[in-house]
Amino acid sequence: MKPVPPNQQRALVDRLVQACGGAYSPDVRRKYFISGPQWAASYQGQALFHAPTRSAIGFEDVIREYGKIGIGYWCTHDSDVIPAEQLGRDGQCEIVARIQKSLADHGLKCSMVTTETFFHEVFAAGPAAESPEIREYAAYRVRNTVDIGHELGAQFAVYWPGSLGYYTQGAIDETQSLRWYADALNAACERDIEVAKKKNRPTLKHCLEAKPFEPQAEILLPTSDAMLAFIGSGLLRHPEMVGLNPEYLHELMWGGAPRAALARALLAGKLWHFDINDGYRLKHDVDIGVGLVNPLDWLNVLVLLRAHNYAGPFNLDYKPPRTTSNYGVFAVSFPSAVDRFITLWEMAGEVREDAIVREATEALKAGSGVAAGADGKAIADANKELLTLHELIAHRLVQILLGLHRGRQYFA
Ligand code: XLS
Ligand code: MG
Ligand code: MG
Repeated sequence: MKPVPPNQQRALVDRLVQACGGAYSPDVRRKYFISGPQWAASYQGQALFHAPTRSAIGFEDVIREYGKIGIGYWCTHDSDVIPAEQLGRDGQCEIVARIQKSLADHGLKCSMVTTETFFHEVFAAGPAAESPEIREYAAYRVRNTVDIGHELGAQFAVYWPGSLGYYTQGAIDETQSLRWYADALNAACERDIEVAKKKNRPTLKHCLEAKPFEPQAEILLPTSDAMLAFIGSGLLRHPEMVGLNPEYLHELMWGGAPRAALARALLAGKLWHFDINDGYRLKHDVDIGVGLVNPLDWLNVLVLLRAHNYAGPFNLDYKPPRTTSNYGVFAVSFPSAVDRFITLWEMAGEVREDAIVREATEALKAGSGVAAGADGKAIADANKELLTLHELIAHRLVQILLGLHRGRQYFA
């Protein structure tokens, strides 16, 4: 192939996007509760060993581009849009007004706001550090985020505690740090009750997000299950206001099965918000776009969520790779992530309706009818052939994923 000079590269990307087909219209995309984070689109590709590869982009551009794609909801950290030194000051009101205008101009809603309690140097020892002034500052930040959330009409607040943990041993008492962290959440909920009353709005749904490591070596609340235990620990004054925002990859990072983590959250009635992305087990938080690594598992996850009528947001918390250009973020990265999600969601519907999956599942549940009181060996023998259906169901799932159930055939 001939070299592709810079001024022809976008045209090539656009032509190949078209050639991929399978894109949904913005109107179709808007039917789903899909949210686009400010920080995902504005991520510049930086990391500890990585210089940025993309130029900075502000919320006005992000909201406009999400609007064109058909992403109906937007969310943000407080400090993604308001410089830390202006938080809670006049500058905040002015920026919040500009955000409101951008959202209205481009037909988006703000679904969620979250407090950055991990990036700023003040949080070097985490949001629940020993020093009372750091903790008061953290409480101030979460209270202020509640205010912003109500101003922007959000329904959800998310908390990823970041550096709630340690690198080096011996400095902290974990039980004390957890009590202190609960104080911040209590401050947020109490502020919420006050503001919601004043504004005659429902309170926000406060959602905890776990991640097993990064940025600290040891994390006090590393998994969604740890978060559930924390919610039920008695430390929160309003546990009914606090639920979960599991992130798909964060569960894989500790070697868990995201689907099982989601199931446990569903059983607890705490699956309120869901960060969707992809990546690899027991590795870093690479935040790859949904379905690019584990499409079969994703299909299975969505079968579960459809079965339990999950109606919360699907938040595109991933990072366009460093190899994607500023142009590519909105030409390829976001529309393709949204479209893979919608396709997987539709396929999950097909799985639920599929006659073969249904009959196999029902047969498994019916059992063999062996006489009550039979011994273990007799029961095992009576169910032997039925249990083969487990593998048949898995095959059918893959057929649906690959489109083979529609009669597509391959001949050597
Ligand atoms: C970081 C988290 C973060 C949260 C919001 O790993 O995923 O982006 O979703 O603070
Ligand atoms: Mg996340
Ligand atoms: Mg992540």
